[in-house]
Amino acid sequence: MMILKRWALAPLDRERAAALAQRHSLPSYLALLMEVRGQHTDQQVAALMGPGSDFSDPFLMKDMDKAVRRIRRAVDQFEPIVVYGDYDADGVTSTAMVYSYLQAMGADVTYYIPQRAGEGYGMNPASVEALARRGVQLIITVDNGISAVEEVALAKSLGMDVVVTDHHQPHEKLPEAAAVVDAHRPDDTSPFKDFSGAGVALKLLMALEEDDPEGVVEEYVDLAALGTVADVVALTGENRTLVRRGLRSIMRGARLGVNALMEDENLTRPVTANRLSFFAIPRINAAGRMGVPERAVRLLCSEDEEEVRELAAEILEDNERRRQMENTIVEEVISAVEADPTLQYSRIIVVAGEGWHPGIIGLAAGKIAERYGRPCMVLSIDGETAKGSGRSVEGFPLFDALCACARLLDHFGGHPMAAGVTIRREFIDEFRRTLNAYAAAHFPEMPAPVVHLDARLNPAVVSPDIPRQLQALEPFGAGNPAPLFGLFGMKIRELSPMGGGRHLKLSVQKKGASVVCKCFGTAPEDFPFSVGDTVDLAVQAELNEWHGREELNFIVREVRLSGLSDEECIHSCRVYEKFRRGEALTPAEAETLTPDRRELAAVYRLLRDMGGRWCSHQSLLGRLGEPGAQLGKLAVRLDILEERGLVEFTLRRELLQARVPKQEGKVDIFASSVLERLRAQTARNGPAETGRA
Ligand SMILES: [Mn+2]
Repeated sequence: MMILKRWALAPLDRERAAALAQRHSLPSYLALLMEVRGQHTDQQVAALMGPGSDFSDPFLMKDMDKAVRRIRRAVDQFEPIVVYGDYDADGVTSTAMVYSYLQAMGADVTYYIPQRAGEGYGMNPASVEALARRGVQLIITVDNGISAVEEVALAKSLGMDVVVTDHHQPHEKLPEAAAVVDAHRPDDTSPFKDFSGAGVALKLLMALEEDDPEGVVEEYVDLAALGTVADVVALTGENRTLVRRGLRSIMRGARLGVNALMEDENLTRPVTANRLSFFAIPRINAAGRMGVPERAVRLLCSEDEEEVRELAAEILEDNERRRQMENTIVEEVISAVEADPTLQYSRIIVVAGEGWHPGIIGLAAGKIAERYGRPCMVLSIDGETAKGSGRSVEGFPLFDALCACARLLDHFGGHPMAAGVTIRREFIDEFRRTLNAYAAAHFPEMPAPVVHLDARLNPAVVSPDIPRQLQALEPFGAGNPAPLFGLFGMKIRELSPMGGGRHLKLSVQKKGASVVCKCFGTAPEDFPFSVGDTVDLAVQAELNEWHGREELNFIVREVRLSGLSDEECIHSCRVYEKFRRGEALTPAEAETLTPDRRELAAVYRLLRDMGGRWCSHQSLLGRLGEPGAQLGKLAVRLDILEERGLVEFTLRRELLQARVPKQEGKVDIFASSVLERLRAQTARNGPAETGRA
């Protein structure tokens, strides 16, 4: 498979960056980054460099006053209260915050989290009726409720009041609740709109504690930060303040449950938003995916060390099971895709299977979309229906594509980058066709994933000052990604294993300047390039402590053959995919894929001389000395050699291995049916091409 990304380097105005540095006395790399990211007004600089803006007054949110009055009354009169949450990490942390706060107030409070499988997200009539039977008098929703118009009406008819707190977009009609707190209400004039559910929950607690909001922030900001990072809302404005404070609180280690979730992490190193995403958040989510979100709520609320140990051990097990199930689904999807060229070369990969855990298919779809560089939907069939989850590629609006398939779907929802569906089993094939037809109509050429580079690095002048200066921009995450740098034209000097062979260390060099980079999660034998290849690297710079000394680390995020013309190569790959799907090519397209005798002979000789070493398509181009050449045509060349029995290939991940059998007698390479089909399309409509055959 040839996965190709477009590398986009942000334009840099050096003079403006220098002027910015001078005006605000900023160190040079920091000023450069801020200039590149358009953060150059006095206000923006002050917001980034200052102590962090304060939280705005929670009562600026519409209905917050009503929410506070209703909740206070319930606490005072000891009315049974339920916090109605959600099973993902944002919903779980929101639930834990409001529940433990009310409990500390001495309220009669419990919480309810719907089951991911069976009930699904948000309120439902059955759960509302069950809560009424339990004698609940007040429901407080967190991270959900804004669209529960009917359920809120039902609750009211059963004698319960509802206070809605949510951060999702409202539909046309708001629920008729005692209070509806959601910054996206059209009549809400509060200054910040991008909170997660947990962010809104923190504002609610601040409002309830209006005499000492600082105390309640101090106590709950760690949980709010977890929910905020988990929900991938932009870490700007009040979210930036919230997460900065939350990270400090987590580093102090005040909450037993959070400490347990960060376990096997060295907490003396700075806890970053990124580390929350890698350690604590998948573990909280795993409990919800495995059907036991309460386990995570209990862990986050517990103050008993023994209980925390037990719950944390169970959650680590949930996460391990989640990881294994995810790997199994991913492997099964890959086998299905690679066994079927129409799937493998389709614009959108749609794969269905039985026995796949519906709580995991979204994670699997993300892995597949990343691997093939195109949108993917993974469906889990259960009896006559299937649940599906999809992930997209920047530039392809997945939700819009689903709208075009609405007649085939029982339910669907989502946004441009991720979406979910429910569908009858018998419609799955038609769904795959309709989705791909939508893509073909709107994207004759599918967008390729983009690598956004902030700046080019000169390997001769790299220094620990780079990450040290950029720490001012933390926390990194959604809306404020960790800076990504390009190291261009680097020759690979050495590839060596790290961490028992699971990771890779590579030394690269350019004009005598050497840089050592680390590539996590890639074993040396899976790396698509070899010693001697010249590559471009997209890296993040990190500072680590090593024997009491600060050490500069470059972490490899992307790699490509140096000098590759990515636009041209992506186009060439798309034409090749079109050819493999069996669609008609234009004569010009067929022409770009058609190799001549010299090109076929060159790749044949190269494969023979490589003696069965694993390599990638890009490294083959490099070795052919054709970095400007086209990947699609290279794939055709390999197909022809294979078809004519000149070379046999074994594939593994992005890599291929060639065996070149001894030839008895002469092989007529031009008798290839691949070549035949290409020639037919060149000749059919094109100018006189017959002379070439
Ligand atoms: Mn949420």
